[in-house]
Amino acid sequence: APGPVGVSLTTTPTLNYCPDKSSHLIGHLAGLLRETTREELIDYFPEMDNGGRLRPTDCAARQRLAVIFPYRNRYQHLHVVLHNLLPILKRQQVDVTFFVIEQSALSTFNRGALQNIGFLEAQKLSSFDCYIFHDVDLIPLNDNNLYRCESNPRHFAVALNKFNYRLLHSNYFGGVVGFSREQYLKVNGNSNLYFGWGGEDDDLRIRLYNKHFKLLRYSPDIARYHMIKHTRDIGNELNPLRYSLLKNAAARQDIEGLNTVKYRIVNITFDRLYTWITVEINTSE
Ligand code: BGN
Repeated sequence: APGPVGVSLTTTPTLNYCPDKSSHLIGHLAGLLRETTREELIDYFPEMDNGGRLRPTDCAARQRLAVIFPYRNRYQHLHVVLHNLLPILKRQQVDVTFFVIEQSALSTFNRGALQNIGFLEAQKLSSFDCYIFHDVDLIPLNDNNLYRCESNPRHFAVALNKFNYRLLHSNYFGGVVGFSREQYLKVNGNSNLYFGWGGEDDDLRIRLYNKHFKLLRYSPDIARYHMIKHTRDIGNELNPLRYSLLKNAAARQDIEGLNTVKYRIVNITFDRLYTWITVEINTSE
């Protein structure tokens, strides 16, 4: 137990667990859309540990969270999103570590494989309880959208400006989603077969239902995001195979996914804001 105020202790005092719901939450947010830099963010959040870990100082979080950004060539967006996420997660009293999983140049973007790689690499570095896979262009607009894991996987990005702040359709599972470690293992992660835009998120939702999970969502008022406008990325063209791949998503689930992803680490950098991992996805199979 902590000693009396003013008495210096030789051992670190044990912190109490953080409350179930933080008292610092403020609800609706306008969103910080202006450009910012890595240096500016380091100045604003000097309490971050190398590798991109932010945690409450006055209580012990019940979960360790890894936020994983599948990434390529979106340096400005990444920092705008972090500029929004850092104060929100600080108010939520989350113990979070950010991972940027960058697919090296040339090959077609593969968001699902990058999420699998993020999960595996984060797990090698520390023991996380909760994994949130986060698009690099989505800004949360309400801090009651709690970044944590529960009894079932959660869809965080329910209401996007792009879709007039309404759920696109009841099966939509894109943008920002969260799994406990056990849940992600149970669904065997994402499929690695979706190169280019579209379908991989639908495949993941089929996997989740196929393992009898339900999908958690806060109301559109809370699970609200601003998507930063951008043109289609080079190297992420519409995937024409997505419809045929989706047809046997459930049948492939156990034989292809987290347990089969092939990649090579090109670089790992422990930056103040994030652990940045550059990878080459291996397609020769
Ligand atoms: C869907 C895409 C998703 C994407 C959403 C929102 C497909 C597969 C064929 C139905 N799915 O249509 O991947 O997240 O739009 O943009 O294209």
